[in-house]
Amino acid sequence: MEHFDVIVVGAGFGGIYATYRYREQGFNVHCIDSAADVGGVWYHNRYPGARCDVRSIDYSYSFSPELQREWRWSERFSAQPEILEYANHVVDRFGLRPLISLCTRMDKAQWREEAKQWQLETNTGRDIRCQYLVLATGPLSYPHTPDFPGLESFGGECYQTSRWPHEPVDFTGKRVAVVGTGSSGIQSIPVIAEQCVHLTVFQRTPNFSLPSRNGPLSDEEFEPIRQIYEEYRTEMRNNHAGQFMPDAGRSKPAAEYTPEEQQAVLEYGWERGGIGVGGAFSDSLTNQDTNDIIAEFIRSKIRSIVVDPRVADILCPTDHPVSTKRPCVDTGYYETFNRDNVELVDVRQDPIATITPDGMRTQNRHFKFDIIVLATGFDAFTGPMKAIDLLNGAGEHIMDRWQNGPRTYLGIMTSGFPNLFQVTGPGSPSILANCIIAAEDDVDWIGRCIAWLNEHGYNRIEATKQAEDEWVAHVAQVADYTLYPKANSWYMGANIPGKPRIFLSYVGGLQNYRAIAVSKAEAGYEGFEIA
Ligand code: N01
Repeated sequence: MEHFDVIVVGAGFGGIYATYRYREQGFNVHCIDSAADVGGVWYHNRYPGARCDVRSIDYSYSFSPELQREWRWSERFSAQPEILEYANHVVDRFGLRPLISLCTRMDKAQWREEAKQWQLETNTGRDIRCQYLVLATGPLSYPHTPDFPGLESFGGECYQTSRWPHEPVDFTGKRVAVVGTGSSGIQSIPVIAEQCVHLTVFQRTPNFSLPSRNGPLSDEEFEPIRQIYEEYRTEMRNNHAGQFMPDAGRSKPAAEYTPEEQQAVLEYGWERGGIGVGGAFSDSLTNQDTNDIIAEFIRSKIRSIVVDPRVADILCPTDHPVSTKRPCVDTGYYETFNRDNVELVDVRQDPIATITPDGMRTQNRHFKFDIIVLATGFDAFTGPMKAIDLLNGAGEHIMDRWQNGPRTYLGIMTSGFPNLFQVTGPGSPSILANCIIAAEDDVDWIGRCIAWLNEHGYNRIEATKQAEDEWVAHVAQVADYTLYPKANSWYMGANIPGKPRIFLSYVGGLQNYRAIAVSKAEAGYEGFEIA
């Protein structure tokens, strides 16, 4: 039997920092991950074109001034290999590798009330006990594979973007299908199109996608930030998205601009690149009329890029407001549909009926493929919980508590599950913000909480049912103030058949969330039962 103060599950960006931070605090900490190496989503999501859609100088750790001054990103939006290299660099630079057990999956965890500890079972047969269990399993880590009839009968190669093989996939001379047009599809489609003989894209819902304007990160751009990186980080932390937003606080409701000024604001955002256009006005996500202006602007851009008006029409989103599904950031996505070797199929008009040994049959047609790529997304937040036998002291599974949707207090703890913390859990800003900064905040909060418990001679903490109920209601109330609930998005759990429809993240902003979480801690962990 092995005993630790803290077990961290997941060696992605949240888990790596948690392992570092809790070791620095003097805890006996260990991290486990089922993958063969560190990096979390960036280990698994190695599909062609994978890169971050938040600028790399923002999407990187802020906890170490030395680290952020030493590391030099090569591009504005770095590609997956460089991000994975960075994760490995951090692990080695801070000597964390001995604290991480790879290829180790937590199959079961149960709270033992009499011992006040968690008991873990792993696929490797280890019997691990820990006082505090920290889940850094990631909001977007559990793949969603649609239940297409005949999928297992396909005789060609079939890949999922979220579980991409480590060996190169050769598309040369191949007829390829990509199913799904979320961020993963939109990033991979232009790259695959350049390599294969023919690509068919199966689109169910068109997405708003914005050009990244990616390119090499020049010294002129980076050096001034490197000089003041700490002040830059402070500014980043103090806005709702946890990233540098030069226009934050300066934008106004759309109605306060003339139509010409509105178009100029949107053109500026489009040319600058990244997700800025989606939030160009201060009421972009709360006022349908404002959102309609942005939506029409993006549709006009799609129509100006895509030569075939019929194809442009299929690519134009009309069924959800801008940014209520995660906006995509692309490199040449719409231009790809001008290629002779690319075809777009609208599966709302012609649904996928079955996968066949040599391809795919829709209601109206039969396609022959050598390779099928499923870019069909994730079971966000709850997927990893379903995969673990996560039981409280009474033997109740956490998913039984979450039958009507995930329930947390501050996104960090669930009542009935003592000493179990989540990093970027449901009900936290996580996926609506810069996830690395959000994870650092959560890890710090949890670290301070455990230190406080130790200092005061406590060994058990649990969210109260009342505090949890109030937080769940608050998260829903803030979301209802926005346009987000109008979309059938993974934010709403709508991409998974049968998943309860509730908004999964905290829309109130990273800086507000941090202020609330810290105030509860400073008030002696208000909303928690301490023993
Ligand atoms: O997944 P998605 P993703 N038949 O759920 C379609 C982050 N991320 O992996 O919209 C046909 O967005 C589905 O259709 P619909 C980012 O937060 C970040 O692309 O449900 N189609 C949709 O088009 C992102 O939001 C980066 O109607 C089916 C697609 O599959 C999140 O991860 C890169 C279907 C899934 O899109 C998820 O993105 C990549 C079916 N049965 C991802 N089932 C960065 O840049 C699903 N679809 C950092």
